[in-house]
Amino acid sequence: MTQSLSNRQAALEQARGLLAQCEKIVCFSGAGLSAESGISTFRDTETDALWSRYDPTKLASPEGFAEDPKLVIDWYDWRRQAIANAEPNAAHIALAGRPDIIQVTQNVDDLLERAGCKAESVFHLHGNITHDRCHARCGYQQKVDLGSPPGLRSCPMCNAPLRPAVVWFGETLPQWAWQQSEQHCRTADCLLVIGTSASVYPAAGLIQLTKTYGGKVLVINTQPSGASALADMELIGPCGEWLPQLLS
Ligand code: BV8
Repeated sequence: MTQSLSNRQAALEQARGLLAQCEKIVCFSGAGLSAESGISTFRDTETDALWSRYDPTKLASPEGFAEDPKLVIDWYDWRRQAIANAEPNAAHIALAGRPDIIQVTQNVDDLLERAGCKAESVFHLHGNITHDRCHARCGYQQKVDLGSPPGLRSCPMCNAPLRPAVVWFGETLPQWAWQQSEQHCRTADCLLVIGTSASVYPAAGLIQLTKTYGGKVLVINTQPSGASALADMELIGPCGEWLPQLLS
């Protein structure tokens, strides 16, 4: 359900007014940010029948990898090819047009960087799909060609399996990205919460952190989410439509 034109305009003006009072703006994003690039989200019902019978939270886990390493790697390589064939959408481009905004993302794709965001202002809380790393954490990691991903293989240094350099359920978040994200969300005047169900922790806890330290929360989502209760303002609809108008 999208708002009628007049109250969309009023909502946009109100949201722009809120941002105008904010010095430091941080963007906390999830899979919905990349949805308009054709990248499946985690919890919307999958359009692609191939994977819709698998539970992503099972596939994105060490247990799932131990149980069927080839299935998990095939799933990631399917996602890698989708990302290679995707383009940054209007939301990524609007965010890249605002280098003052710090990007804290749960997404493992590189669409923010491909839209023009500087790597040093993008913090990937859940790692990235652009690299493989040693599952035994020997330190080996290697950039992969998303368009023709290498498939299941062993670490050339220690012979343990290689797996995408993402954070699986039950795995800890990368320390630097987490510490920097906490610091930025603690000091944010406004947290833009874009395209996330706010259902995965500790990442989703960053929204409450901003609130606790007196920051405002502006949510953009196509539907109510775990962030709605914490929102000072919520814009319902695709972020690819709202963000270009909001950030221009
Ligand atoms: C950890 C990477 C501990 C891989 C992912 C409390 C505290 C700490 C941990 C926990 C806790 N409670 C439970 C836990 C455990 C667990 C957890 O949170 N489980 C959940 C299911 C309850 N957390 C963990 O395991 C984390 N690790 O805590 O370690 C620890 C401590 C010490 C020692 C050892 C361990 C690790 C979590 C990371 C998991 N990895 N992904 C990969 O991507 O393959 S999470 C996965 O979910 C993705 O990263 C995804 O981004 C993330 C969140 O989902 P969303 O991004 O929000 O996507 P979703 O589909 O859910 O929603 C999309 C939204 O977009 C929707 O709302 C939709 O309406 C909206 N939308 C759609 N289209 C649009 C749109 N909005 C706007 N415009 C559109 N066009």
